[in-house]
Amino acid sequence: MTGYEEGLEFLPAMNTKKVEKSGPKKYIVIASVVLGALLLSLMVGLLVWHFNVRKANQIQRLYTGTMTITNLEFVDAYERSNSSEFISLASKVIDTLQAEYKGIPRIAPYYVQSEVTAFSEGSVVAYYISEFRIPRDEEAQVDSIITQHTNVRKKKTRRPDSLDVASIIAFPADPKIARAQRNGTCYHDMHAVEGKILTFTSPGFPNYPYDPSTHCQWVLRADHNQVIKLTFVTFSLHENCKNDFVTVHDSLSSLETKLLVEKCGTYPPNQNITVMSSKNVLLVTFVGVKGNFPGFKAQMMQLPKQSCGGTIIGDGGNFSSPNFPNLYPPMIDCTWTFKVSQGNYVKVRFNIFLLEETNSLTGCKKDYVEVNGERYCGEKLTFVVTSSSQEITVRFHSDDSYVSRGFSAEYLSYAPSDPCPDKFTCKSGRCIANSLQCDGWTDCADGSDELGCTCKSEQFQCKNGRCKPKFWVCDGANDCGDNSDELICACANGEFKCNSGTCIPEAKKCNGKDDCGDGSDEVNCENGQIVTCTVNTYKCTDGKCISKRNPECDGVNDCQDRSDESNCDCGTRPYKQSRIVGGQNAEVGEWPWQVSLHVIGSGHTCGASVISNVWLVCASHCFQDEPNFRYSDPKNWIAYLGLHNQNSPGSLTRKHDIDRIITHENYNPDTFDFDIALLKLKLPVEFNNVIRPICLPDASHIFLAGQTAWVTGWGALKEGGAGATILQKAEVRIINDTVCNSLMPNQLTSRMMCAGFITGGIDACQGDSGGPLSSLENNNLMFLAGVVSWGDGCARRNKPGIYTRVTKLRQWIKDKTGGV
Ligand code: 4AZ
Repeated sequence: MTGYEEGLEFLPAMNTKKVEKSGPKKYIVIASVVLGALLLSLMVGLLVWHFNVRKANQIQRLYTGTMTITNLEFVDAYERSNSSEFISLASKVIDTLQAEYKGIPRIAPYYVQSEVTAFSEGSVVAYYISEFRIPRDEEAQVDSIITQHTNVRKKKTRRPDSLDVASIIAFPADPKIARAQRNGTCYHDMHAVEGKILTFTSPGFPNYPYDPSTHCQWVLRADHNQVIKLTFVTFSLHENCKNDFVTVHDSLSSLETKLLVEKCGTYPPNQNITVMSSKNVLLVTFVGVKGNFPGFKAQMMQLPKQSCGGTIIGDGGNFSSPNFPNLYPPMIDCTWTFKVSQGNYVKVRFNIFLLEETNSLTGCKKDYVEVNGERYCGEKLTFVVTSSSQEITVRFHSDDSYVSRGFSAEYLSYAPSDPCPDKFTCKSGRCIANSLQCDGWTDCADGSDELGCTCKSEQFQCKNGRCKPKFWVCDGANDCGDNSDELICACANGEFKCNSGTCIPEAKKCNGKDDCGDGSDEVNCENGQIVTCTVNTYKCTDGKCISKRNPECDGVNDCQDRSDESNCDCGTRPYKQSRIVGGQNAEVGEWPWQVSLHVIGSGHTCGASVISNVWLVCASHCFQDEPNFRYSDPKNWIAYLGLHNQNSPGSLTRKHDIDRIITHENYNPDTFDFDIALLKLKLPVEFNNVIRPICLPDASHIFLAGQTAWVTGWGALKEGGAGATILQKAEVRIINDTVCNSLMPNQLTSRMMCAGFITGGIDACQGDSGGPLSSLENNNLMFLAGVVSWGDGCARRNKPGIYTRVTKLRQWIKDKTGGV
């Protein structure tokens, strides 16, 4: 206050009165106006800012769905989106949807609009896309509200002209598919014609490749009570399904729950993709982001709905899932009852079994076969189900999404007293040659051929009843499965356990004398000493054996003749300085022994490793013939050496024809035992910076459990997923045999080794088969520790990858290649 009065004294004298009389009031008014204006502009600014930021933080979200209307009859005009009937019903559907969304306060403010894309029978099913603008951080909540609110039965109609809606189903739409649906330029409607095959193709096919950013959709319809058979007679898209794909939905909406197949890559003519609908509609979507591939040609026709199953009387015959070997239809149930002659029993043998089940832990809830009340699903090797009666009932069920090839099976009658005449009966009911029983090797997938055996003199009796060759005892591998062949060798403290099982004082280890009698006390010694030769010692070319563990190519001359350091021009990576699941892209030339084996016409199928300028190592199971394809014929394969990117071979990549495929004579397709093969190139390859051989470990080489190794390949990036374009690498750990045996009981043999992680997440997968498990030894060169062989799925917890143990087959490789 004081300061104000003082200030007045300095105001100009001529206006003193005015100042004295009205001055303070005027200033207050001016100040208020300015302040008000400031506040107003601040508020406006805040509002504008708030509005803009909020808008910027909102995202478009599309939902695709179906509405089932029960008080209308389907008329042909509903198939044409420009008919007045279509337009009028679409508008009612949109009104109903709008009312539905407006009734849910949490999502009402975000609703923008809906569009009806098609109608089909049943009584009338409307297919629509609804658009919302949702705050970025509320996406998940809105998804869940819309999915939960919509996917329930709806209330009855109140007004006579309104729709009686039985259900509204909606799910978040795949934006790429929704784009194809809303893109009028490549949207086609086709109605099947009785007795005729209609054809359609991707844009430009076959004259020029499809463009990048192609989005197309075909609505396929058939007459009332008919189903659609769709066959892709030619199919060649980019290999990565992330970018380019074709989906087929058993609906006119792209609901995930109605997705039958999603395909990319190239299919040979003998592996046409054929899809059947469950009703009279199918939706085909083609998305080509990458472009530059030929595309596809498809044929569609209508058929009466197939029936399946029945009661069959006889003593044997074949049967299969509908449409086998093509994809079975969705939503089908077939029940067969097989009845054999009086006095006999019946069994069913499934020779091929490929059912869709993404998670077998859920207990076969999707597609399954049920025999005698027990369900089977997923993919299985040959198995038999027996019935102790004259009859057996087999039920096949497929649900509404994801279809597969199904099964091919036979039913057989057998005499109750002798289920396998002149053969051994596995516990599963399978019959195997008598000679395979108690031979130490697992032949029945359930291991029952090696149970309760009376061991021969040259065999060791395992605690679990199995018989194993005596020379497998104390060899460091758990051959019995219960480790009893290794446990007997446990020695007291201060003692060393010989491979024969004998215990010797620790001090005698590595003293240059063979105290064990099998040389095992002189093997893992720091300094190489010449010792008695055993299976565990490294043999120099001069016939002398040395005690050092893994002496080959370690940069030290251990053999007097230096043979341990000859033939070491392998396992190097010139470029190193510079679906696999859970892996990462490899560098060019990082794995120069990695080979991509292509089946001509269908692309990458298996991996392999270069071991010399003419020989490749691979897995036997890659060359197992199938009813409609001879994988064992070298003419059907091409080897790509020095390849990095499946879509663009480099200037140093070499393409080689295969002269000969040598699979292992003991390879067992049921157990994957001896899963190794050799491929001889027609012409030798000249090594370069991206093509080099990997070192083969000596038979005595030890890869320690816990040691890291690398698995590489272009296999699936996730279980059931698409293969990689760029070579993938993943670091895995070699897993202790005892641990692995307990994870994969009764399935491992000494020709197998495990690598990966018990916790899952990183693993080889389909398409990596035959490829290398490479291990850097002595910090020097890369050695082939294993060949990708099999696994229970990919990257699952407690299910490591199984590799062929190369050391066990080293001599076989030498014998077959003549010395490599
Ligand atoms: C395969 O199908 C395959 N997780 C290869 C390796 C593994 C699984 C499957 C290991 O070729």
